[in-house]
Amino acid sequence: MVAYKRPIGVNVDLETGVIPGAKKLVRRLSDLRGYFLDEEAYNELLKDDPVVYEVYAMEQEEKEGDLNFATTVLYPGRVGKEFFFTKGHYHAKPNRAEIYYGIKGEGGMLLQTPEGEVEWIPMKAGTVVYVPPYWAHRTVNTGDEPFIFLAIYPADAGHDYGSIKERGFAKLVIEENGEIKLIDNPRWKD
Ligand code: M6P
Ligand code: ZN
Repeated sequence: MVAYKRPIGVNVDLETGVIPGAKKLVRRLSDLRGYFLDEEAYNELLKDDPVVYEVYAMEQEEKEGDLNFATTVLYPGRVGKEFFFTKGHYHAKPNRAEIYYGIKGEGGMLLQTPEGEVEWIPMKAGTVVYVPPYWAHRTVNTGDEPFIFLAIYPADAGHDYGSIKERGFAKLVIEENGEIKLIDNPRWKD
């Protein structure tokens, strides 16, 4: 006999990104030590230790076939020239895919294969991004208001932060002379 779970219907607050009843996770700048290139700018900003992003997650048991969903509220800001971003991860089960849907604000997603091939997909309200199996993914807020999006991912995908934490993505998303630019990450090596 199948033990049926109950269906869920919730309204995401499209202004704040809050999902009623979801588990809230807060990531402050201090949780992102070592992630940004400009250490001096990082240490300066650390005095205020701002919230970089919040996640509202509705997660199921880590079982094959089930789905999780979560909103992320990624605040505007920069560390030096680098825009605020989420940690970014591969999936612990690397062949698991994911869908993102833009709700508010402006930003984009950096994706990368284990070989270091990078893609940048700009996002705004209404943008759907398909994250294929095996691609690491990180979102970046390139605007001046909170960037809010929904993510839907297999319940058994899991998060693998290891290699991204160590050397980041091959590209950095920065602001220079008022422009959004992708530049090579000097800390990234094959
Ligand atoms: C999205 C999903 C979550 C993820 C969150 C924050 O909501 O992909 O699985 O946890 O973004 O990203 P990260 O875990 O890389 O900090
Ligand atoms: Zn993911």
